[in-house]
Amino acid sequence: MAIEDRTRTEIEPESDRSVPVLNGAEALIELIIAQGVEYIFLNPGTDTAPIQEAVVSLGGRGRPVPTIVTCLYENVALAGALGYFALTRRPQVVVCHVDVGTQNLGGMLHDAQRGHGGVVIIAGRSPYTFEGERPGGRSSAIQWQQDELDQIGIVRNYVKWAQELSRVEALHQWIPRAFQIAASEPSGPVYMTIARDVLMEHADSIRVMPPARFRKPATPAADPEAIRQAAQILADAERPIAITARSGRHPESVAELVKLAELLGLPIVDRRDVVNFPSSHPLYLGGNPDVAADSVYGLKTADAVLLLDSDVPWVPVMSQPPRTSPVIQIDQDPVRQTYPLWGYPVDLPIQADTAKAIPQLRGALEQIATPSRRQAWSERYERFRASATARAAAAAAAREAARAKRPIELAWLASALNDALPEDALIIEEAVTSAAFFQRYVVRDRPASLFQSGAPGLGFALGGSLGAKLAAPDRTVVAIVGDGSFVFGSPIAALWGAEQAKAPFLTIVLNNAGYNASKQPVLQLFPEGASKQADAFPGVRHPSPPDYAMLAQSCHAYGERVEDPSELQAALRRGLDAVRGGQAAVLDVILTRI
Ligand SMILES: Cc1ncc(C[n+]2csc(CCOP(=O)(O)OP(=O)(O)O)c2C)c(N)n1
Ligand SMILES: [Mg+2]
Repeated sequence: MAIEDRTRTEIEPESDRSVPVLNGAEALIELIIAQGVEYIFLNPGTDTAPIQEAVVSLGGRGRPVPTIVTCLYENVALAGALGYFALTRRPQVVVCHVDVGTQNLGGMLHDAQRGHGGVVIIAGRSPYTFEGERPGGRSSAIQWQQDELDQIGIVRNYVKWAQELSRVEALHQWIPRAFQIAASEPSGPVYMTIARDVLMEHADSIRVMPPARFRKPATPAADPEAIRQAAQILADAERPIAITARSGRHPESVAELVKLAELLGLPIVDRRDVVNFPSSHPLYLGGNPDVAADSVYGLKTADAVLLLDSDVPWVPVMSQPPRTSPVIQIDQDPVRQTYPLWGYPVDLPIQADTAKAIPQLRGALEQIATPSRRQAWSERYERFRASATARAAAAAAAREAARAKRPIELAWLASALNDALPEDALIIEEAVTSAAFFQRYVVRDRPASLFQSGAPGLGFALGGSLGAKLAAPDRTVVAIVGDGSFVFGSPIAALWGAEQAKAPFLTIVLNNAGYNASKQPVLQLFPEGASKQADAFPGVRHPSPPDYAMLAQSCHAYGERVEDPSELQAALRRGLDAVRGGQAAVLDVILTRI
């Protein structure tokens, strides 16, 4: 039963516990254990030493302690926690070194914010004392240099909440609050600093308040009157369309969205931060709102638009609905409070949890489903079914045509993946300019069988896969990643870390020898410019890329370069076998160079 579903009487009243500890660091560990934390993704430094000691000391005394995941670069630590959260919705802990470790969290902090990843980050902070007043005071020159006027200021833009943990006496309040805020929807990162002399401060015991009394709040269902209006708008629309990015973060909402779509004959544009809708379904349009079943349906021609947890539903200069078409939005945060500009005209914004509001909307439609409306809805659905058959045939033809092409083509790679991946496979996608293709052609029908960072900071897939594997040890985890994104993901730290954490995953590198995504804007802005004329794209092409297979091997992973299309299936088998055997694997798939 979901926590939110419990009635008050089912909630066991618990009382506070007093847990013996030696110091502030042990108090911190006891408090995060009480929150159900399983992993600390750690990159340590001068000021985290008491935390490291506390884990060993408490563990030696028979206390449960989190498992430490050693991360050789901080962005892997944060991506790991985000990958874990994506599957479990349970924030884990990242511990990093003072200001510099915080800065190395880098783009993953942006992804945590924009991708709504719940995580609790704890950074060291220079000790307050330096003349021997307290244990743990400054003992190194760098502790003056590492002390900044506003360490929290580094992350302030990106976090939901931040706190300097300056007193052991308040830890029992701050820590549950940090987890509650990180997990409450819209979820996101929280950040805390703690000085070494606070971690070392003597304590006899710590008060642990029942976590059940600090759980994340139940999310709201939609206002019934607003839902009734939304149903009215959709019931009479001839060309409605829905756009979602993250409604499937609650996996149960996928089946509900299918029921709604099938009732109404409602095509679904799926931006695929997670699986929101089964990719084999006839009403699935992939991520592009204008690749509809035929020229009749699409965003440009829509006469009603339903937005479901969609941060950026369309890009106006590319495509937008007619100005006269009503837009309905169901979202946890309809006004997008943290976006300086948002600007999407919405006629009916409804603040609600889509997992609850989608069934409500279907219920409201059922109530006004006259026979003639039902007929119109099912005719529309039939039209999509017919065109889906044609699309499937076209995809099969494309796959056959690509089978023997060298360099390897994405259609063949997608097809080989569909054949090779086991039922339970979980894909972490960071395919950049190939993402739309994969969203369309790699079959992902099961809820929670694919996710991406949900934000443009690159470097998520490898650490994210490590964290996902820890969350789902029995599943086959596969990162599909651009060659640029592979490097942004700190592959040495991620692959070596995967071995240490016994969290092996398969990485497919889409190696087009560079940054296609950074070439396209040059061509877009200067279609006949000097770069195009000279075929020169500085900063974009990697004329002699590193040997990624060899890099993998150096991290004790399986590594193979795949150039021959006829070898692809066997290579995938070898990669998957390695992963099954407990070893991370990298297949460097050589595509057409950009
Ligand atoms: C941390 C970070 N740095 C830079 C960028 C800008 N950027 C966006 S896409 C891209 C290239 C990605 O290359 P690759 O993963 O190989 O995918 P491709 O574009 O070739 O499909 C870059 C550099 C970014 N989004 N994030
Ligand atoms: Mg590339």
